Amino acid sequence: MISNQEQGTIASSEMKASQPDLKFDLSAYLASRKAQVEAALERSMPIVYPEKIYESMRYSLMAGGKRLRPILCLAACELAGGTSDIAMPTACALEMVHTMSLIHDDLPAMDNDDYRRGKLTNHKVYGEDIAILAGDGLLAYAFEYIVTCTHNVLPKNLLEVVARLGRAVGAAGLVGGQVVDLESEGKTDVALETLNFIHTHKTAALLEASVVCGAVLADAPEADRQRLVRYSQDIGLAFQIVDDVLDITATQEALGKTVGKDLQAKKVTYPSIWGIEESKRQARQLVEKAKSELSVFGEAARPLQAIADFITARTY
Ligand code: GRG
Repeated sequence: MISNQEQGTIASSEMKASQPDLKFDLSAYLASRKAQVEAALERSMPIVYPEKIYESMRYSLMAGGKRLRPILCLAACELAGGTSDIAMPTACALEMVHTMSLIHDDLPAMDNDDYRRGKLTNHKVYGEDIAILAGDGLLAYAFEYIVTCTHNVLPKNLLEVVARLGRAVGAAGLVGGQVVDLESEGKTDVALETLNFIHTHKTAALLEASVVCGAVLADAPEADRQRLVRYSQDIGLAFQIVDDVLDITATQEALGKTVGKDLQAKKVTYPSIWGIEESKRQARQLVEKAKSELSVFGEAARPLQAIADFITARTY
């Protein structure tokens, strides 16, 4: 199965529709950033003995995807006056953590999925035992990679990045969200509050860490960090609402994974509570709120503004 992500294509009509500023070419920006991130990821993980585990980790890490988290990190660092060089190790680490979460999410004990990013899932190729270890390996390496490969960043800021990423991944973030998601399985009376808890933890927490860590690396002042926290929480929830809609409206080829799973499992989602049109409206409203947080940054905020628009316009 070949997906949009694998081809590295971005539907240009979608991009144009989402661009508030015709002078900023989001399609070109995302394509060049994705290439930059993939080159850095390629270098980050050579295959050494025992080859099997490195091959398994690389299989999922290099399988494509939008690379949204690293791109957000680089953009936020530049917005705050830093360079992409100082943020690249953290950007790669964010993608390692994200990939780890996808590998574990796809396991038979969790969502039991056969396809991800247009390819067979990690456990389908390497077996469950190696897939679990590949996730563990990626998670540990992400932290090692930040600490050993980041240069020209104040030590206090590097420590804050490590703390923020740890918090985003653990029980206060992804793990906590996943637990409540598992507990909600098979229930038809999941409250909106619970759904919001699941997704602010499972999805928004890592997007928040991506944006805020970029700004922290550039030594952004506290007020700017707080603006970016609010921006990223809003785009994080909007991202998940759109994800739920796409599970209903998109094709397997476009998403690179099995679609319609939420409906099949009778899972409570945003569209199951609000319907598709209202879900899209809520996502657009969140994106507008997120963008309003960036107004103080002026022209420098163009990439983050455009990425926010992409979140509601995306088709994959
Ligand atoms: C942290 C040890 C540890 C375990 C993780 C499995 C788990 C616990 C959490 C699940 C987290 C998860 C998979 C959330 C879904 C987030 C989401 C919307 C993923 C899709 O992201 P995209 O669309 O994917 O950015 P691509 O492939 O483009 O990168």
